Order: sequence, then structure tokens, then C-alpha cells
Amino acid sequence: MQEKVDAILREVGAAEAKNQEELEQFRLRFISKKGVVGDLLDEFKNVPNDQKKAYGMKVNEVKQAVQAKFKTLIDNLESGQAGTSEHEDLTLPSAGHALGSMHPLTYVRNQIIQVFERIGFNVADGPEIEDDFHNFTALNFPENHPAREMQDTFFIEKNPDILLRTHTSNVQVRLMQKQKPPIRSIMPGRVYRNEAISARAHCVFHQVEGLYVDKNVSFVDLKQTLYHFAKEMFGKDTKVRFRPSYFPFTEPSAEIDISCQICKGDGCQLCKYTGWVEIAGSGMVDPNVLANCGIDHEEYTGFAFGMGIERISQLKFRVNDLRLYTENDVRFLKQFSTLH
Ligand code: 2NL
Repeated sequence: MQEKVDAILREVGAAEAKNQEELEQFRLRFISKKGVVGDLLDEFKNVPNDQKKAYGMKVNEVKQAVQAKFKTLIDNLESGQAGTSEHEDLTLPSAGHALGSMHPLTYVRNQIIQVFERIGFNVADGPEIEDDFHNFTALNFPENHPAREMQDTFFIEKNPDILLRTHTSNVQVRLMQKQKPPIRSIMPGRVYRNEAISARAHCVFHQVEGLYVDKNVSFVDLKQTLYHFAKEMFGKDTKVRFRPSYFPFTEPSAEIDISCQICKGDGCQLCKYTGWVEIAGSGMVDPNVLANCGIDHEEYTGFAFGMGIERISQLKFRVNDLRLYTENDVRFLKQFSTLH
């Protein structure tokens, strides 16, 4: 009996667990019902009465050794020390690490920032939880504008209204309130709209907005800045057009289209056979908005613009379903592993 116990104790002493699988093997071998300790306990009924006490003490000794070792193996695994005993060959090459890669939205956001930083814009940020004034009122949204409805905006509180910002324009408002022009900033960030999730819509997405306020800023500055951006982002051969539009916070307003990346203007499904796809909205900041933010609109003028990062990335990489951005499917993410 003593020999058998000694053999078990030696085996327990030498046991290692370099991973969860080996830990499980130890548990099965020693601790589970059909394991070594279980067998010893089963044997108890066959031991003559006068030896039961001595036998019981030996089994207890084994059981305690097994439990102590099991705890040590778990601790070592958790602290990352497993397998660094004298049995390990430290001269072997390591198993290597699987490297992650950049998410396409991060890559596109950084690229947008770089284009604008090179022409003198800096990056600003602000809160995602915002009040009605900074998200709507300062931006000239009328009292009854549909964006202010519960079905379009996520409200955190009503009266006073606290909400998840629906665009990053709130950062521009805050910037104008605290900084005297010249202002030349872009605001990348996460925004929220109360939408049912589909291939084309998501309740959380990302925007970059830009603002340029100074003396003598004109539509010429707007046009050349965004023309430059489109060419930098999509290539020198890309055609750019400005199409009249409407936003509550700008007057005049224009949407910016580029020639379709897929059909090069011939017409295809992506551009709905028009040859053009929209990449951004823009306009001259409405004098009311400047006034709401404490800037003298007699002295200063400005332009602003906004674009969806998902949209730009979609056009660059031909992503055909918005949900892919947030599903974390490695088959999608791996396709961007060469970006840096
Ligand atoms: C779009 C259109 C736009 C702006 C955003 C802005 C901000 C202030 C004042 C005036 Cl504080 N304008 N932002 C202006 C025009 C268009 O975004 O389609 N975004 C995805």
C-alpha cells in the first residue's frame, strides 16, 4: 500500500499543465469520480476492519496532495507561469502571436484626419450625450423638425431634453462658443439615430464634420477644400461635382458627389445608373448659427461639412452591408489585414 501511495504522490508531484486541456487531463486522472482518488475510496470497503484507519489516513494524504497540486496548476496557468519548470526547453522558438489588424473604419477615419491636418485643420471632440441646445437649437433646427421626434433620436431625458447626439455638429457649436475665430477644425466621432438595423442603416455610426470660420471665408474656400479632399481620398482621376441641397444649419448648401468608383461614371447598381455617388454634405454656416454660438456674423463667415465614415469606407472598399462593420467576423476583418 505504501508503495502505491508513494508512486501516486510522485506522479502528482511531477504533473504539469501548460494549458486548459492538460489541466483537465489532471482533473480526470486524479480528481474525477473514476480517477485515482475515487479508486482508492472505492477500495475502502475491501480493506480489513483493523486496517481501515491507517488506509483512510493514507487516502487523505493523497487527496490533499492532489487538491494542493490542482490549485497550484490553476494558479500557474492564470499567472502565465505554466510550463517554465526545468522540463521546458527555453531555446525553442516561441509559438508566435496572431497579430490583429486595423478596423477599416479606423483606417478611413485616420486617413480623413490626415488629409485635413495637412491643410491646417486640427481635431476636436466633445460629448456623445448632449443637450437639445447643442444638438438642435443652436443649429437652427425648427421646434417641430422631424429629427427631434422620439422615433428619430434617442432621448435619455425629456424636459429638459438630454439625448445621444445625432451628428458631431454639437462639437462645432461648443468650439464656437469657447474659441474666437479663426476656427479650422474637424470632428470625428460616434453618432446615434433611432433606426432599425439593416444593410443600409445602423443606430450607431461614425461621422467626420468640419468647420472653418474666419474673416472673408467664402464658398470658393469650401469648394476647393472639399475638391482637394475628394481627390486625396479617392484618387486624382476622380471627378467631383457640387449639387445644390438643403440643411437647416447652412445657406447655401451643397452635396458633394464623386464619379462612381465601380463603373467610372458609366452607370451601375452602386450609383443607381447615375454615374455619381454622394460622399458629403456642406454649406456656408447660416448667420443664425454663428449668432447662436456667440460669433459676430457681420465680421465672420464660415463653411462646414459632414460625411459618414461608414459611407466613405463602403465606397473605398466596396462593403455592401453596414452590419459587417460591427459583427466582428474575422472573414471580413482579415480582408483589411494589410492596412496600416
Ligand atoms: C451630411 C451633412 C453637414 C454640417 C454638416 C455644420 C455644423 C455647424 C454649422 C453648420 Cl456647427 N454646419 N455641419 C454642414 C453641412 C452638412 O453634414 O450629409 N453629413 C453626413
